[in-house]
Amino acid sequence: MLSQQIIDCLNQQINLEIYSSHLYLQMSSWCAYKSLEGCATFLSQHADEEMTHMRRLLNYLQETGAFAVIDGMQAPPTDFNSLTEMFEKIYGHEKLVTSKINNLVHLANTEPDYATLQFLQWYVAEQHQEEFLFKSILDKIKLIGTEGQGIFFIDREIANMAANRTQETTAMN
Ligand code: OFO
Repeated sequence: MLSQQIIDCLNQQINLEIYSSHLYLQMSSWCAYKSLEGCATFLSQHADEEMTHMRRLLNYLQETGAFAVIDGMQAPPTDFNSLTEMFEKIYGHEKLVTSKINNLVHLANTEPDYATLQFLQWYVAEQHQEEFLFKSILDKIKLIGTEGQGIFFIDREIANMAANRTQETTAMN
């Protein structure tokens, strides 16, 4: 049985994952509007992944007999000055998610709640991958540059990442 504090924090995390999904879907829409189809596809996939992160948490709460609560939540930003700014915002957002997961791990460890501590290990590893992914995209943007045809090549690189992701998901199913 989970403590009320753990339930509240897991519910906050559920809502943060839904917000992440909304954020990436909105960013995908912005990219599609700017004819950046590779980035749009990649971010749309990522929005779907965030909902799977949310569902893991939802299922965990339900398995323990706790009540999962979906909040009303703030709308994501709709406009960005540049592709670089948009990916910087994503990287910053993922660092925020990591800090929330770390807080949850700390709480589970302190209580102690070993089942939740073990459940959260998947998120610890996932956040490492998420930060690495978006940091590497920002590094690529810096390397290629956004002048002239740079933006076209960046979009193509990110389209390849989306295609690889689709292949990985198909292979897993
Ligand atoms: Fe992008 O990360 Fe969820 O947890």
